[in-house]
Amino acid sequence: MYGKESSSSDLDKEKIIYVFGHQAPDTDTICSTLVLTNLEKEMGNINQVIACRLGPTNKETKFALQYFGFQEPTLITKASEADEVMLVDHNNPGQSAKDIKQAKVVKIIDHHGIAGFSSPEPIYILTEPVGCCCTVLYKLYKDNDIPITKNYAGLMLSAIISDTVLLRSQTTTQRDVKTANKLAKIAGVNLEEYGKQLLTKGTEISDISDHDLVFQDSKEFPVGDEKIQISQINSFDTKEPLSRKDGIKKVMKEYMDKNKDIVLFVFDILDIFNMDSYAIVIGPRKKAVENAYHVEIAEDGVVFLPKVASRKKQLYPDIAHHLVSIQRKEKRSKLAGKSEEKKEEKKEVKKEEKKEEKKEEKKEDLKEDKKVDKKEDKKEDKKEDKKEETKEEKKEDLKEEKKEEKKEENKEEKKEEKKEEKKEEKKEDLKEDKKEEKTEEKTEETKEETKEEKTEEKKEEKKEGKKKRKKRKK
Ligand SMILES: [Mn+2]
Repeated sequence: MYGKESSSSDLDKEKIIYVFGHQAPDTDTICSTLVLTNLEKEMGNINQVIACRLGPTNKETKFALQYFGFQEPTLITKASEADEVMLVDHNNPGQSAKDIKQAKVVKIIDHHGIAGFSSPEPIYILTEPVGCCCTVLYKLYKDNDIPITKNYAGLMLSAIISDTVLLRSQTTTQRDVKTANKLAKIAGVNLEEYGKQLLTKGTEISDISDHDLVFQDSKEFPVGDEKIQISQINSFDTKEPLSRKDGIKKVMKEYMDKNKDIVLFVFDILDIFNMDSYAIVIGPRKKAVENAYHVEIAEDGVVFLPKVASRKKQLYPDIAHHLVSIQRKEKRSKLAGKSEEKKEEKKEVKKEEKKEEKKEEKKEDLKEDKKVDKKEDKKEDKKEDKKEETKEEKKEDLKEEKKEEKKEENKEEKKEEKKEEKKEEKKEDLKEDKKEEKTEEKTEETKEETKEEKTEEKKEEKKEGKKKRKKRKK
């Protein structure tokens, strides 16, 4: 049974057991910690099981704790000072206590991929692919017939709302939905109403400075020789952060001035209710965003990106992809610069020639009408002279190009001649082989022919047979 495994072999001694979640704790981590601590006690763990945390709790979590009458877990810095530890909402040592490798992990309840964890001794591990760690914990209550009180139901519900963004995130499973609905009933709250209240608390920005708003969740990504910076905030009411766009842009510009290798700065305001984004975009590589989402960035730098929600799965890869292609195009055009110019010159020469023809026609018309202004004519002549000069130069360039082309052609011809020679040699070799083959083929052919004749004959026979049968039927 689950409870027996949690208390280890020395039942007489009372041990200190820390329960905690990941660094930079979110609502799921804090609630899962309190819920597992309670579950351990309910299951008969006689040790001193203590709910802990590795960092400060955020506003959303504080709201949930207050709403359902809980104290914050104990802040710890050393996990190894406990006899044993239990991990919730994470298993990756990189996201755990700094001294996690010195601690004795006896249990892990999680909903993340397994990354970098190993244990010499057998331990209790339960991870499930669901949207929230508390969805896993709810199942443990049910499997072990442990009653869920109103307040613990509220905690678990808060965690599910937070991790799945009120059951709207891509990570949400049917089990999260079912569990949340059951928990809402036990907790005595309306799921949608309480959910919006909780998430709004988590996205409140009125007391956060523009600088902190831009950098509270900001990541730099190298793309080729350049760098892009993408910040993201979650919002329920996108109007509020958008009304602060000037202050936000000022912070972004100052940062770009200090970091010259950043060519694009995207500040993404994620509307977590609709899963759309408003982005504030600055920098010389704006085009990458426009190309990625087929949008035009307004003069104030703001652009609406429908159904763009994830920085990891959408913004970064989409923008990087298009920035790379822009970078490649630039490199290609630089390399091919000279030949491109020459091509364009050719085109221009042709255009000029056509223009000349047209002008000639016009002149003749004008002469007939006798309305030629002499002054104008002189100016025109000067222009024409200049054009003629440039034309001559261009023509000479073209001649040289043609010469080079001919040289290359000659080279290729020589190559082909060599190839031809080789082919001839091969042919002669083959001829001898073929002579032998032909005799064989002939015998083969006669065989084939006789076979075909036989099948034809059979078909004919069948047809005749059918005809006869039909006649009989008639
Ligand atoms: Mn979680």
